[in-house]
Amino acid sequence: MDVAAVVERVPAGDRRALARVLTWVEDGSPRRLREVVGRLHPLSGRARLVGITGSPGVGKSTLTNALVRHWRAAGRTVGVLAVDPSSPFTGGALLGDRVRMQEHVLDPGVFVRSLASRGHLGGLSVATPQALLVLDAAGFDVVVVETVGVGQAEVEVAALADTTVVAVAPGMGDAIQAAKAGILEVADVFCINKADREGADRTARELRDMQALAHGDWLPPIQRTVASTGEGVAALAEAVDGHRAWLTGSGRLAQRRTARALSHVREIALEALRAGLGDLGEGALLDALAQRVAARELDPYAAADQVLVTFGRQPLRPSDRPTSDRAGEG
Ligand SMILES: Nc1nc2c(ncn2[C@@H]2O[C@H](COP(=O)(O)OP(=O)(O)OP(=O)(O)O)[C@@H](O)[C@H]2O)c(=O)[nH]1
Ligand SMILES: [Mg+2]
Repeated sequence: MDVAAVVERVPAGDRRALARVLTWVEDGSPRRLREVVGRLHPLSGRARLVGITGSPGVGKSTLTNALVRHWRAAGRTVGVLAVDPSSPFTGGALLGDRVRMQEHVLDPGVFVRSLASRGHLGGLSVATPQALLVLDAAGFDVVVVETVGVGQAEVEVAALADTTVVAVAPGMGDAIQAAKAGILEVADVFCINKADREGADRTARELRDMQALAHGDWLPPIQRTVASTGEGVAALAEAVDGHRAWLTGSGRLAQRRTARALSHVREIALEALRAGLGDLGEGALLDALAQRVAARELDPYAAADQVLVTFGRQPLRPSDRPTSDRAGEG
């Protein structure tokens, strides 16, 4: 398989090549990933990355679909990545997404892809930034990543976007749920979807109360939508653009992208370290060390030192050790 030849066709808009490269990203073979990212990274950084997150069923996919329609009417091309954190259980939802996005399948300006984290060593944290990078390099004006906001991993994925829309729906204390999951804190724009339902005013009040949690000098606007009819979607898109303009004007876009690059590099490095330690875990050294630790012949920090030294790295500095250990050293 000539990776280079396939990757080369991605920026030219070859959809089959794009689909294939995204499958490679999902499979996560480190050698191939490295080549994909090495070739496409210089071409990325132009797309607007928009995250859409929120509780299951809040209407994220319907909202994405409506936003895609809006952006297409404005002449922008859109790539969509639907990240599915627990694919064995939500196969139905993915099928539903495909049906919802059906209206765009024949549009060469739209590309929709679901990304399952199943089987991937680093899970969402490694595959998603790479997939976003690929879609970005493919030349889409806007790249949307839809994630179910149910836990820390999803919050991190939401933080991959330039602008994150947190969607809630009236009733069921959805805003409070979102607050508990920590997803309100990543919101740049709030969307109260299903605003056709009773309780939208109350949800708006709850959100306003929680706006205090928002980061610093940007007050996330609260936008009501009925994604299924398209009501409020133009205003939501405007709010997304407004946030983007603020990011650029305030210099925050560069800051955000540097922070993202940092976590991306760290993820890759940690993944490599973990993979190395994984090899060690199969071997005799770790077993032998574990037996000695269990027998109280060695403390766990001293054992970890031996692991690190075996990998040609510095042993833990005394300051990394618990205070009780250090007291014993003096
Ligand atoms: N009444 C009403 N129903 C809506 C609205 N938006 C979406 N729905 C419906 O809500 C259901 C869930 O919508 P989805 O778009 O699949 O929600 P989701 O958040 O993507 O769901 P998951 O990806 O499974 O977490 C569907 O039956 C939609 O038709 C809305 O504004 N009002
Ligand atoms: Mg969905």
